[in-house]
Amino acid sequence: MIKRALITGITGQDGSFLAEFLLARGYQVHGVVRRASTFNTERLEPIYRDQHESGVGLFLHYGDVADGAGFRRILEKAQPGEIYNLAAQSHVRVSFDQAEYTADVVATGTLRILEAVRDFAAGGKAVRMYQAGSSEMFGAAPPPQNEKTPFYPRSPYAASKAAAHWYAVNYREAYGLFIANGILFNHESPRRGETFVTRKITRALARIKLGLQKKLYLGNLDARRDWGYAGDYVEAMWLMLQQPAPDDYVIATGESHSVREFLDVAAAHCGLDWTEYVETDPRYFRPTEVDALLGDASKARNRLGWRPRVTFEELVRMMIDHDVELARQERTLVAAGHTVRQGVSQN
Ligand code: NDP
Ligand code: GDR
Repeated sequence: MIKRALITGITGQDGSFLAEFLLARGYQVHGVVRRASTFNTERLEPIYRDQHESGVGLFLHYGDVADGAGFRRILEKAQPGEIYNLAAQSHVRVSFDQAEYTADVVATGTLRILEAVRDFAAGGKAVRMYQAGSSEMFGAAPPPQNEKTPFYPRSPYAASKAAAHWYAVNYREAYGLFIANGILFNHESPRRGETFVTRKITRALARIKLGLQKKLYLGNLDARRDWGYAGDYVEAMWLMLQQPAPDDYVIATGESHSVREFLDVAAAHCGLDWTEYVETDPRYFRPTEVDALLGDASKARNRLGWRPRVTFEELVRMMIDHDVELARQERTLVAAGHTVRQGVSQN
């Protein structure tokens, strides 16, 4: 029988990697896509095929985690055996500006999905669910952090993720549902959103190197993060749903670096001295910062057999190489007299 998976947040960084991972394992993949006034499916383009062709494995459904009834209907259509809830307003800084909205999508959105899954499972459907939790839930708890570390969230985003985590634990215990919480530390890739610090840095340094940009404005350079590669982390999500019993797992590399160290490695790979180009802009500071995250993923290593493959240096180089190629394309177009869309960002 064909395995079917449903992914919310399929258009995001992780959703696109997970969809590829599952398609490669023979799954039929269903994804929830928000209606937008412009295309928001760029990351899915390499795997998307017209639904009229034969042998199509990827199906997209309009939906939003703010719309529980619509999601319940998607479950009926897709009939998934595995559900991955990745949808989120996932930007920590933005969550301070849009606190209620973030709570509605990240916390209550998860509750809506759990309610729909509870109803779907009550009809006799065997279904397993993955909930995308975050190391941000640990917040101010001192490193290293593992599954036993108490949460101390430091943003509306983190508090909402902690609520979602406990909703998921409660639905597992109350209704006997198979729900696994992943507590994933930062993971990046060339597909990372352009306003997260890693991608912001690699994109800017690449453009500076090719003469397309002069300065890079950043916030707190002393924050430390445990940065891994997104392609490795989606495998951990899948592994959690293949276990005999549901549980919660920290996924991390066990290595921590400051933003400054990220700049060092990225700039060295570009042959630049970043101190000549980087300036501080207080708008990028957060009202409450998470200073140091360092994950202890020994439970995932022992129980899931999971370990990261891509090192920090390889990750940074991969992102720089990708963004240098994009900057080259941009420069070629500009030299030929074309206008290139840059995107507009406040963060
Ligand atoms: P992205 O921001 O790249 O993707 C978020 C996805 O959620 C996008 O597909 C987005 O759609 C979708 N989305 C946002 N709001 C809604 C909504 N109201 N209804 C339905 N879909 C919505 O995040 P990542 O891929 O990086 O992260 C995936 C998940 O993992 C998120 O929940 C994130 O909070 C969590 N996480 C991420 C970590 C990381 O380091 N990347 C670490 C720990 C947790 P659209 O494309 O239309 O905006
Ligand atoms: P984070 O990622 O908040 O850890 O959340 P982000 O890349 O936004 O910030 C990491 C650290 O860098 C500092 N920083 C800046 N950050 C941004 N975005 N822009 C800047 O200009 C800048 N300058 C310095 C930040 O202050 C912070 O300390 C990510 C998201 O993917 C979440 O959804 C996820 O849950 C966590 O990772 C784990």
